[in-house]
Amino acid sequence: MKLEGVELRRIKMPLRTPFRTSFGTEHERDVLLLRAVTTESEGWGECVAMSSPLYSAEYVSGAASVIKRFLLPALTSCDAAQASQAMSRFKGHPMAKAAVEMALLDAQLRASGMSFGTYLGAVRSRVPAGVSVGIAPDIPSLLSTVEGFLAAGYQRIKLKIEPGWDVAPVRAVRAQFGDDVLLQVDANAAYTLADARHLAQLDSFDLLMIEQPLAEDDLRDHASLARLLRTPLCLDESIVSAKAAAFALSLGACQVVNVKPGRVGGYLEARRVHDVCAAHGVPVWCGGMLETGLGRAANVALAALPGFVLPGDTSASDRYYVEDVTEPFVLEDGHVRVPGGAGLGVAPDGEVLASRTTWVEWVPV
Ligand code: NPQ
Ligand code: MG
Repeated sequence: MKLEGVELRRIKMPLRTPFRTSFGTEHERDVLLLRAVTTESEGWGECVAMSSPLYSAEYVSGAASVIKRFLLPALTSCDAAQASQAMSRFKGHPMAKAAVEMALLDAQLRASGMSFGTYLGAVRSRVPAGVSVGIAPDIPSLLSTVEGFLAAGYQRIKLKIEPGWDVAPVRAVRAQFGDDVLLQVDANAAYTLADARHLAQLDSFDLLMIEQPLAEDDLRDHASLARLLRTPLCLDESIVSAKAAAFALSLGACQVVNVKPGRVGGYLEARRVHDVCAAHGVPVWCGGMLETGLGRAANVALAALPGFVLPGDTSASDRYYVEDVTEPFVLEDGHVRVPGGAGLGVAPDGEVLASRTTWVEWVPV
């Protein structure tokens, strides 16, 4: 099997409703998709970088550039594991590397007839679905959004928080929906250790975890904060590799880990993060980056591994999009099904893709 080239395609996906976090408000998802063409198959990759470097240093045009100029020219084989190794000599750019690895892995698995889930080591055919709820304009509108998600069957609610929108929304959700709802919060690094006493007010609401309260490079302060709070800490942005996960756990910087393949450089490294956490007895869950059905398919396969013991941000397609590029992922009894077909087990619809495309380029390899 030989790699002939990769098509880079940028698509614009309108969001059903704006998604507000502590770092900004997104109205549409600007997605870079890769189509790897080999002598035997095609494979799809999705880059989870945002248009602007707000969540991490990467951004869509930068990712497209590094893929075209450095990553693709460095490939010596189209075996995903070997490609990942070959790309590792370039510093940084994990989301770009993850997209290339995903496309090659999909091509390889489609050629051999094996699913992503089987390849990664999935032990479930469906995974519980959680949902991430953006910062709302006011408490009543937050409550009506949460009510809708609970009615749809979501098994866990994650509220995005920031200074000025933290204790009150959590209190309101608990008051309205009770103590049995699995509830957690995500600050996307919006606080400092000086906010410890303020954040300790969240301890009375029996949250599953507080995700990434402090800066990405503040593992030391996360370890200090963890000792001041009863609520478990979870890290997202800080966990950039399996090595970083091992370091964070040994420091006591978190008790739970959010695994995002794009943030750690791909699905193979994501599995290693899972393995390190499992060895420490630390629960993990699968994060989300507003993926289309392509990235969602791979995430759901990963979330079916045994160490993923908490519901992830593996929502249905219609959480974000009216029309997905693949067949939509739907909620069934609060779960999302792990595709069983070869590779990702889903494929994009050519017409939907064409209608959403803003830029496309063929890169021969
Ligand atoms: C998180 N995701 O866990 C992220 C961050 C995030 C589902 O909460 C456009 C593209 C907007 C990616 C906003 C969830 C985004 C984005 C937030 C990722 O921290
Ligand atoms: Mg997060």
